[in-house]
Amino acid sequence: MSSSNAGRGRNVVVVGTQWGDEGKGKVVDWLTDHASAVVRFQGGHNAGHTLVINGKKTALQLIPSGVMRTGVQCFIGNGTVVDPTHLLGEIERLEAAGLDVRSRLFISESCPLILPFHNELDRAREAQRESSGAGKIGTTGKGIGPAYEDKIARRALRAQDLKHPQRFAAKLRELLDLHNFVLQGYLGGTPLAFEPIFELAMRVAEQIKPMLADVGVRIDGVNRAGGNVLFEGAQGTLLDIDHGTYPFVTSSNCVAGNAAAGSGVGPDKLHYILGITKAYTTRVGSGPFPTELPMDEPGTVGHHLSTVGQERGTVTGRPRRCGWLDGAALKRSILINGISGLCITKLDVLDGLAEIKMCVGYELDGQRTDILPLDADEIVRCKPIYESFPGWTETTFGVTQWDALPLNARRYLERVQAFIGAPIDMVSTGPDRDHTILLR
Ligand code: 2SA
Ligand code: MG
Repeated sequence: MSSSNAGRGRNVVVVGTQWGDEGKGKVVDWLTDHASAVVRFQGGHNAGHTLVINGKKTALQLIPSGVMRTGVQCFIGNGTVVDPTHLLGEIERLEAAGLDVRSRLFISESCPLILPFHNELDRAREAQRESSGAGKIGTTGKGIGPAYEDKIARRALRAQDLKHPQRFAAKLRELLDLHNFVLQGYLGGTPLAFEPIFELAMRVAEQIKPMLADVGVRIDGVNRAGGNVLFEGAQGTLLDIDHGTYPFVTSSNCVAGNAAAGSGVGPDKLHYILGITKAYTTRVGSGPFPTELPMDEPGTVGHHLSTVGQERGTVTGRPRRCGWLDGAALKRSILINGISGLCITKLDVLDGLAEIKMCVGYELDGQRTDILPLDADEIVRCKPIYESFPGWTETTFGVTQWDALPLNARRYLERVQAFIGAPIDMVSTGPDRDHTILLR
């Protein structure tokens, strides 16, 4: 029987439509009430998904946000890059909080591993970009880019190699030779020794091996048993390696299509694509950002968004750059992801602003364009064209009914929906599970 005949489970893909940090973790956790499994399909522990449950904050990096619900299976798909030492640390932190993790966490054997030299390379490259004047990407320093480079160059050590110490050692020796050559000769760094890396890998292998699995087959099994599966995107569409503001991007495909390739299921299993959109825009790291606002002055909109929105990187603690909602950038995201519906998050952060703006296009070299250009140099030259809306003074924090939102908030969201051409199906009005408006 072909897998396209399988099961009745209905699957949802959750992706960020901006530059990450749209609030995907909260929405995934909320949707998990109706899911049997949650899958990560790209990125690694560069992601920071913050969940607030009964007022208690948990930040997840590599483990799917479904872990907070007992009984839900968690899958780390082949499209994800796995730092095994980090993963064990994250598992131990959750276990210390009383969660059972190992019995329901399944890691694809095909995941490329992030090993200590990847972090070294990541940081040395950033330092080199800075000193050469090319400018830093502003990576999280977690070794993500170098690990994906090894994957694409077909020389990566994969999770399955942990089962074969001799094979692991041989591949590691060869890889380390290459990277030490680059680290020492080209990046001016210190070479790394084989033994400590090998010993560490073999130590963590004992704990990782029981969790290795054939993830595609298992997801198919969940669907065949009638269970729903959630695919949890990390980062955001504008950080996608192909479709983002290259080279100021992450090294994976963050778009919905990769939920299939990055987990080992067919695209016919992606039934509904939920785009998560923050009611304004943030970006952490370098790269063009047309609607960016200055944030330093108290009393300015930028300062309001940054402080009220508590916009700091979950992983690195870096302040996130803030600006107005960019409808023209969203148009591209909706196109690329095939968005079925949107969830607008952090609406409450706009409470109290006298005026609210949305970018509806740009002036680029004297011409008007209504969609984000593909070339980062062109994006730098884009001057946003705004539509302006009256704000509201009432609080929207924690509101659970559409009709209970202030009229001006509803008008703003209705205009956003009409402009970008995708329905708003959910609104999140606060970090807790219950702070949610469901529209259909
Ligand atoms: P990398 O480390 O190679 O993936 O960095 C490349 C670019 O991708 C951006 N990036 C992110 N942007 C937003 N959120 C991310 N996760 C953390 C968070 C980030 C943090 O949730 O706040 O704590 O700083 C994330 N991960 C990668 C990164 O900023 C670079 O622009
Ligand atoms: Mg984040």
